[in-house]
Amino acid sequence: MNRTLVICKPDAVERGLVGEIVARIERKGLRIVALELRTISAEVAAAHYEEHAGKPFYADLIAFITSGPSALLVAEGPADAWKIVRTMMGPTNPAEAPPGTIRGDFGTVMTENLVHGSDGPDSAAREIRLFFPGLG
Ligand code: 3AN
Repeated sequence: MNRTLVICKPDAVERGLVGEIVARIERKGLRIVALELRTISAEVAAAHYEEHAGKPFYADLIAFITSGPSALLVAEGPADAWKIVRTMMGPTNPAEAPPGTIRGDFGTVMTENLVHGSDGPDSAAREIRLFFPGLG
């Protein structure tokens, strides 16, 4: 899978960081093949985060991701696009994210951590189908 799904979450849109995040992805050398500003529905959020159902932070996670518009995009590279984006994002916990990563440079809290990137080839394929069902 040479494509991956990226979500600039509602906090990134609210803070005006979409351009910064998209610019980093483009400068890295990945190509944007889909891009849309959209408020994620509760149904799509539940499907997207099904692995977290039942966890203590689940309700907050769904409330947050559906709280306002997100910038959804699909990035394409020669190989391992998902891994490239994950490395650029930094770890989930911004306190552990090194400078130079998106979360390391702009994030301070775990729940509002600016970006999502698919965590493997299978989830990339699943998430791209979920958010961009018409993408060829
Ligand atoms: P990532 O976003 O780095 O792929 P996941 O998929 O494990 O991380 O978690 C999805 C989202 O759930 C995270 N971005 C974060 O907002 C939230 N989350 C994950 N783990 C926790 C936690 N222990 N406490 C609070 N929120 C969490």
